[in-house]
Amino acid sequence: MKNIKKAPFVQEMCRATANMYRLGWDERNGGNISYMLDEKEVGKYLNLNKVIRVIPTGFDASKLIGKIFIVTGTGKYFKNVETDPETNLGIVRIAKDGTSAELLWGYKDGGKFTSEFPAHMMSHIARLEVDSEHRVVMHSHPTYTIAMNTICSTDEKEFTHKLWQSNTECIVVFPDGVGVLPCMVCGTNEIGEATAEKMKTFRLVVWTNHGIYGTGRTMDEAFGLIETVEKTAQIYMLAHGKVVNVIPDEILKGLADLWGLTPLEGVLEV
Ligand code: 2HA
Ligand code: ZN
Repeated sequence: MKNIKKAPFVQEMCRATANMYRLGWDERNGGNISYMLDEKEVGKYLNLNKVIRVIPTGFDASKLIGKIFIVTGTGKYFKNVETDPETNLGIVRIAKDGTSAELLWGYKDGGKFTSEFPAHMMSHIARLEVDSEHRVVMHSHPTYTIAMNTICSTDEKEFTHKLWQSNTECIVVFPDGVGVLPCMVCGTNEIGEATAEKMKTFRLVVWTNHGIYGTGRTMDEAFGLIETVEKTAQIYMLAHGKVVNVIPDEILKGLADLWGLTPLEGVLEV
């Protein structure tokens, strides 16, 4: 068996959480990541027949039975993942009953997966239905994104338009736009279901007064989506009240045409 701490997927989790912490996006135990792994790849590092514990999930994830995920732990700090991945991360497999998860590695102190596990698993189900190569769900509390959401309407087309208008990268990086949920109680199946509903069409979903979800085929894609929103939200907040130039809709359409992209319908008026 190879050393699991050297596994590329563990290293990727360590690097992502460390970066996010240092960017100031994930204070204390804020934020969580789940990453669907390839069974054969995990099998090089772990005996897949050895289940450490079975952890109930409290919801039905039948569509993910047998799928393996590496997931940040509940109450754990992103800042600490890099130095102690085995305590702060866990590798779980959705069990045959669809409502529990088999721990294969990690959560060494008796812990379990993030409180946002329902939102993560339900989002994986939704994204896999539109993209079979989808792998990563990432949740974070980036400061400027939350600030911008605090002063903007929760209308997702309006919010998307404001981002697109503030930075030419945006329409190219997320032509599909940003979904926005109203303020809800987090850590519940209800917010999980609402998030997954948005994930049918969006790779990015803002949780009002809380943070953002990004998804992707790779860690870089999920991270890059959130990073682009956060950078642009920073521009928006720095310029707010002093704006002279916003990107006109004709230019946004020109960018979409240039890159062969279909922008979220109902945002541009050209
Ligand atoms: O786990 O980010 O949404 C901490 C959170 C909850
Ligand atoms: Zn959160």
